[in-house]
Amino acid sequence: MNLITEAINGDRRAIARVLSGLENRNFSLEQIKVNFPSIFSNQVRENWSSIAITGAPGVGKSCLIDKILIDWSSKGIKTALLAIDPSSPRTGGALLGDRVRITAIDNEKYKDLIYIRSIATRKSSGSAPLIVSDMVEFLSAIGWHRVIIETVGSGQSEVRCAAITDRIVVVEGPARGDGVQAEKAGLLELADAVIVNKSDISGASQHASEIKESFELGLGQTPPIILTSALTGEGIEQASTALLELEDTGRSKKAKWRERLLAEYERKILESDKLDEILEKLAIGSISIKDALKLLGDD
Ligand SMILES: Nc1nc2c(ncn2[C@@H]2O[C@H](COP(=O)(O)OP(=O)(O)O)[C@@H](O)[C@H]2O)c(=O)[nH]1
Ligand SMILES: [Mg+2]
Repeated sequence: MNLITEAINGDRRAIARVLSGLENRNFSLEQIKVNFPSIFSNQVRENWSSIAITGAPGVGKSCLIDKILIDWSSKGIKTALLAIDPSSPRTGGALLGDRVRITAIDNEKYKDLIYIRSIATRKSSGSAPLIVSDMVEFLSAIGWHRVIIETVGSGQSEVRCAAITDRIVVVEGPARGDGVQAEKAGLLELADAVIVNKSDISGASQHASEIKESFELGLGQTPPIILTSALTGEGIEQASTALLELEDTGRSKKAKWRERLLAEYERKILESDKLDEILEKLAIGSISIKDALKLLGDD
């Protein structure tokens, strides 16, 4: 538990080791809460503490986050970034690419205000969304004002990683001529704001209009839609200020709670002591799925 004290005091290596401990389920957030209740009760809540920046690979999330980190640190805001990579091992290409893109941390002026960690979800044992949720809660408790989760917006686990945060921002690129697909609409339904990046390329404002239209045609109340270019800096200041002040419209509340409930249920199954035994019984046919659910529900 010395480790936790060191992390609370801001030691980066200790923070990294606590996060790894949570990731590998060597200990639980509950244990930390029992031993250090005061850090969890003294939190000064901003209007939000965690935000997901989500969208397809290549739309420019990392480049945007880099610019946002610079803006927020210049305002004295301590921000942690958890970059979720569903596929690559920790040393793999995508993560290396991200490290190159996040330049804010190399700036002596800002480095104490920024913490970056990548999570290779394929390697994690247990349920990725809940691991991320525990990490966010811990980082907030030890004084990181805002936690950004970077995640690709496709795949159930990734959507759930976004749904555990207080706010969700969906990043899009310029129009590719296919409008707003059904799969994308599901993610947009969760968005508290939409950023259409690469405004320096033609088709970006057209895509922003398409998105606006699809909200008006049934996705519900239109959230802020902001055009940016992480390349030229256009719209960046507006976006980073808007995100800091982003209100909870309540529009996506039910959809988020649905994902959180499913994630919690998944954790209950994955972390049950009885899971192995239940799977064995299912495999030899001695119990039914219904029995299995009953057994899992007993804890
Ligand atoms: N033209 C243009 N390219 C951009 C912009 N933002 C990012 N890129 C490029 O898009 C590619 C993917 O960016 P990255 O931030 O890694 O995307 P991510 O996968 O969403 O994190 C990189 O080659 C960037 O240089 C932008 O605003 N305009
Ligand atoms: Mg990225």
